[in-house]
Amino acid sequence: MIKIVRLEAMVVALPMLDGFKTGFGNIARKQQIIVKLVTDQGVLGYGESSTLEEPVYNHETTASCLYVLEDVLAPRIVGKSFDTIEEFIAAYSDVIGNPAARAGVESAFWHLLAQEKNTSLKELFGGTQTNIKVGEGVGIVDSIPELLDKVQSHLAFGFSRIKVKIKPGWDIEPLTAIRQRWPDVPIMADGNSTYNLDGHADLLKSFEKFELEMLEQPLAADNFLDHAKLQAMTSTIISLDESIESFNDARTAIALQACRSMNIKIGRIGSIVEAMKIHDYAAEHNVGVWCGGMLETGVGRAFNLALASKPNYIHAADMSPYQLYFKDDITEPGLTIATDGSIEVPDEPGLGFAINQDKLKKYTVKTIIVN
Ligand code: OSB
Ligand code: MG
Repeated sequence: MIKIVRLEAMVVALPMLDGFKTGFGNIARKQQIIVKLVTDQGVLGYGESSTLEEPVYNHETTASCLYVLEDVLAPRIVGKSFDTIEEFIAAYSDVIGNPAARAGVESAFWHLLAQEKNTSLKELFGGTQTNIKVGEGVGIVDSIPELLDKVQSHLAFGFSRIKVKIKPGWDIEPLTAIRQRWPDVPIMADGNSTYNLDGHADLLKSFEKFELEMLEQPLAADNFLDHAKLQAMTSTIISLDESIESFNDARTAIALQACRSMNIKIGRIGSIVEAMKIHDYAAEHNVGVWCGGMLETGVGRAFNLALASKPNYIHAADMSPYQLYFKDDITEPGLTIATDGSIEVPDEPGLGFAINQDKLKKYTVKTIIVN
């Protein structure tokens, strides 16, 4: 039995090295929300709500997420006791949407469970892989030489594959330049919903020549039908990101053959339990999944890493040591990439990483507390 007596949500602003430009705009500043649940025994469970400041990737924002945590979720959780993750989720099963807020409290409760059972998140989630292959996105930049420099520094970091952000007008040229210089490196491209089938069908089909590992979310999030048309006309694996907000979205995408792969982001789906259902369903239908990223702190990465050790995660993860994008992080030890381009999944009980309380305090710009 775990009794929750307090919820805290901290907005953490980690200093970034550079911005990260995508089809939906530039991420110049990153704020993440760290959720802390405190039990009557004084045990602390940490989770992360992964959102952007503005509703440009999905509908959620830092502000909307904080509101839902404080005014909607906390009153349903604080002062209550739960035996299982199912009981915990049932306490707010009437709350729809707002996936990052829900994922923040759910992940914090998983952390409490891991401590109660003295097991790793990996074991709790049924993880089987010891190491996860990783790559990370190269944002949209101003020139091809700048792009090639960025790719070079990503490869020097030790990544297994390169993900390139594309949009109409920034696709053929950068992909051609990367392919010419690195004929054999696995590459994928992420369109972040900036294309449409009426205008770009031939262009998207022509990406076959780059032999991409996958083409991620070229079309609008709600456009399952055109993703299905596109997947039928191209040999490139279409992988969905923004489109998959729930188990039912995954069922729809698979039934329509709108993709041959999908990524899993806990904060976009709203629940690790639901993410695991998607993982299992995709496996039964021969659709491989991979771990997406939203520039999380080390807390969010700990959950991503553990979940990505499940068997149907068959493509490289969007994951890196914090040093690629940030000047600092709030967890220790940092992640390291092995010579085979992978990161090891911790087996230690709990998160597998320690939270540096001084740094958490230093980078927290706003806190809400519900007792
Ligand atoms: O579309 O995958 C995305 C970052 C924030 C929001 C959405 C996305 C991203 C990334 C992160 O692409 C890239 C990465 O972690 O490699
Ligand atoms: Mg994406």
